[in-house]
Amino acid sequence: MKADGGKPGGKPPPPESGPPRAPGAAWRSPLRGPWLTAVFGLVLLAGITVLFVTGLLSYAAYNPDLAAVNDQTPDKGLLGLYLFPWPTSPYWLYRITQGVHVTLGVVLVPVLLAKLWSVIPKLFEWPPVRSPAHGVERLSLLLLVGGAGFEFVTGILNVQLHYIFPGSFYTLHFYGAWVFISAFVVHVVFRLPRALHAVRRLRRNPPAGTQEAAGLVSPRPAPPTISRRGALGMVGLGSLALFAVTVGQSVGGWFRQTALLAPHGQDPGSGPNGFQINKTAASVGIRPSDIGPAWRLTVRGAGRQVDLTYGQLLALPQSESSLPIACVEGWSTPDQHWSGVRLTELAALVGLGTDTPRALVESVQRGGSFGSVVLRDNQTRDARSLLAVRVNGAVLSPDHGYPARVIVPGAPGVHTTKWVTRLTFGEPA
Ligand SMILES: Nc1nc2c(c(=O)[nH]1)N[C@H]1C(S)=C(S)[C@@H](COP(=O)(O)O)O[C@H]1N2
Ligand SMILES: [Mo]
Repeated sequence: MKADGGKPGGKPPPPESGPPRAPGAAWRSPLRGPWLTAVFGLVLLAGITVLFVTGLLSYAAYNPDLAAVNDQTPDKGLLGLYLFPWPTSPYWLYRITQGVHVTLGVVLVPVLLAKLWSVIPKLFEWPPVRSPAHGVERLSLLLLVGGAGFEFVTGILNVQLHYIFPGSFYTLHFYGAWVFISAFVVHVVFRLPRALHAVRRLRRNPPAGTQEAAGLVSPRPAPPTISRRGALGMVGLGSLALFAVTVGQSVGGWFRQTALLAPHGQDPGSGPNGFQINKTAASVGIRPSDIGPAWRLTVRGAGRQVDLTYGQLLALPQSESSLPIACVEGWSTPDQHWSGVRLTELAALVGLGTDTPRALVESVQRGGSFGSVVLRDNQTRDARSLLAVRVNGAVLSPDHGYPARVIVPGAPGVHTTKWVTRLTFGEPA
């Protein structure tokens, strides 16, 4: 994107003084114009729509309408109006929706930057506000550009640096998304006709100063250093390169090695427990004594309570299910082969029937935001939902949740609580 400033060795541009006199006076790339902006804009229109929908789905997947422990945005009010019971089938659902959300978010970064570059003259328009209507439009642009930057930056920081904003990432990214999407919709309504017109009609830039030039075409263009098609190709290659070093984390297994941008490294180790670990036991302060011989599983519900030792848990009927782990960060594992006790079986211990209610799941973890979650009744009732004690034929490793962890089809990774010590059916009521 080096089209500003002319050819190396060419005549230096005449000196500028003061603020740009006309839109585009200071920005001289001959590439800028309605066509290029419209192409980037239409790609973003499609991409951001998918990002928004998959983002809302991810939010619904947390069952935030179910309980305060799941809900990181208790003041969501009307914004939560669309929430629905997150299904357990297909069991790979969250793997897909969140894999798409994160991969697409990363891949769109070059397009977003290119789009911003293409409209820079507009962002520095002079005078900044010409009329009340123009002022409103400028304000919406501020929300649009600021909102896009905010959503991409918070999303990517979260994926890369692992919850850098403790507990508040959801709040920031969720409310930010609504602010951004409002400005985005306004922008699309006003600009879509122009964009469609531009891609259909104009491959060459219209003359500067005409209405069709839309303030994007430079009145004094520098000589080109790259063709418009070349610029598109560069942006496309940038996106493709990001795709190539990102997507492996959502495919998992061998492909994880190709995910150079994946958080927590490329190599999750080998053997039955050799798949991606989100937080190790040590990193969340699990002490060996927490999960040693003194560990108990407490099952409560219907006014009854049963305490089980590890041995007693193993003596219950064991079931199997093949399910992936799919994290909000976009990485996921292929199906792992879990075995353990069905949640319905545990509910039966306290006398509950097959209409198993929701359940509060608590781990031995002290503090932290992921130590307890509430599962919806469609999740506790599913025959594939287990309190797993083994994976791929081996006892769970401490990092994967030994002695017991929850695994639920279709659920986000954050609901597959590790180091479980208590299950309370029917709560919160
Ligand atoms: N107790 C507890 N359980 C937890 C977590 C945690 O921090 N503490 N992390 C969750 C998240 S965010 C994910 S993605 C999965 C990852 O499981 P894994 O580390 O076995 O791959 O565990 C979940 N279970
Ligand atoms: Mo996660």
